[in-house]
Amino acid sequence: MPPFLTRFTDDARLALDTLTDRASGFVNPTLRLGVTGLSRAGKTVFISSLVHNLLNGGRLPVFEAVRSGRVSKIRLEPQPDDAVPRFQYEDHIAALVRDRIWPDSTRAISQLRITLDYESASGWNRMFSPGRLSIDIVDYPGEWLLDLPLLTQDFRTFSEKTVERAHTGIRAELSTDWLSLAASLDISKPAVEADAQRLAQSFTRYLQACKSDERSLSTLPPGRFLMPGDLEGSPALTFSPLANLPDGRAPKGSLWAMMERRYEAYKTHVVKPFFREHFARLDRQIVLIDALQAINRGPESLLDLEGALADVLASFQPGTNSFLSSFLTKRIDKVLVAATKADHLHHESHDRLERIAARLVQRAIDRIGASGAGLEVMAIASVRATREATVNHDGHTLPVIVGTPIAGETINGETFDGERKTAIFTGDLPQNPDALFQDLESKPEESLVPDLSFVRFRPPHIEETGGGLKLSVPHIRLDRAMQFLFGDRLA
Ligand SMILES: Nc1nc2c(ncn2[C@@H]2O[C@H](COP(=O)(O)OP(=O)(O)OP(=O)(O)O)[C@@H](O)[C@H]2O)c(=O)[nH]1
Ligand SMILES: [Mg+2]
Repeated sequence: MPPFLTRFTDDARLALDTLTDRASGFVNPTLRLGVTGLSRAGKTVFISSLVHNLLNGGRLPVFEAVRSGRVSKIRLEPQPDDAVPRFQYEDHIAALVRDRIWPDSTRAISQLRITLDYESASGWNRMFSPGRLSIDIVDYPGEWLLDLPLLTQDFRTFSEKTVERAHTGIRAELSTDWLSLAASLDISKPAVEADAQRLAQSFTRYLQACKSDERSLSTLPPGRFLMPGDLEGSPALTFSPLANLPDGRAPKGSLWAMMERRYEAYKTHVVKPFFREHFARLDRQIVLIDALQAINRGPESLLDLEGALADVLASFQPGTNSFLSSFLTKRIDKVLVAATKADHLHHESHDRLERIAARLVQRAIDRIGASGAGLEVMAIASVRATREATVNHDGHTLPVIVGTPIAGETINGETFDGERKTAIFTGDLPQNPDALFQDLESKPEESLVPDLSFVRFRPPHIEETGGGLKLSVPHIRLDRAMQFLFGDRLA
């Protein structure tokens, strides 16, 4: 089928979808909330806590509709998309609240709908009928987000970019096996399946090494190589970027031609449907960023995170003449950039964390422009795993946080057992975020990056009421996030 025809049918289908959305919107207005974030950013925890706090009367003083008592009923409802699995809310909450363990990495897509009945604040609107708003939320593996930038790259560009990146910084060490294997194969000779498999495996190992906890690098497409979902072992995943490029077109049937075809198949059959079905129809978006993990790993990790975010956010830019923009029929009118896991810091440092998050997305926003969308940056914790305290140390009062480090976490050589609570002084984030970004160029002895220590905590112990009911999950500024993301739709 000629490409324009594919485009045409794709567009037509999407136009129809939006039309149905709109038509059904008369009966029951819906809001599709995009929870965007790279792997481990905190999407699953955010969705679980948001829903738990709404369903269980959480402390939400800044969420006006709930505070003022205008919301009469909140419930989960069957989701609109029958072909997508349901978000396992009950399992995630049981793990968090009862067992005090965090959810596993998400391996597949899922969806949840929560519906709020409310009374409008305006006497005029109240005359018609009570209001109802359904919020649809999708959860997916963060790795898959890294695929969106591929939609605008052909195989040659993808290869060039990936190989160039593989020569920089710590990646140069991690990529030697894969790059030398790629260089040893004659790309213009007829393709052999065994070579394709060896190459794909070696490339995958390189991506896994970059992703490991010690490295925490972010720019690692294609996403399904790290989280294949149900595609493990399929030809669409058995390819690799190539190190040596042919001058013109490579012969038919050659290794290059085979890799190129599989890369294109990956885009067509994996990436495009994912984008079309889940991203193209969003109304609002929260972008979760785990800046602390990147800061913890050093400037290379932080700059890599900045680059990955810039690439991903550029995919949401409407109005450019790309594949993506042809799908973005709805304009996202509000974007919240949220630095997550703020409970790892004393609240005195939250402003600084916000500034770092703002700095992380600045380049992306300069490049794409905010396109009229309302944008806000805040530091939040979907689940607050710590409490604040102060300790006296050498005559100084230090602000500390108190929590239960996960079993196996260490501080200064001390290893925790997952039961014992401890007070931690994390150190101060720098006043000026640039310090964290400039450090790559400066010499180690001039480092402006303060000594910080972060550990991962277990989810908190949740108090019970006199009647034996668990209270809602504690959080930091989740209510402010709700107010920004959908408060106006309950006005
Ligand atoms: N202390 C604290 N830790 C958090 C919070 N949110 C997430 N975490 C930690 O971050 C980890 C990842 O959170 P998830 O919600 O699973 O992340 P995700 O974005 O769904 O990750 P993928 O499914 O891999 O894409 C959790 O296992 C927790 O250790 C938070 O609000 N506070
Ligand atoms: Mg998840």
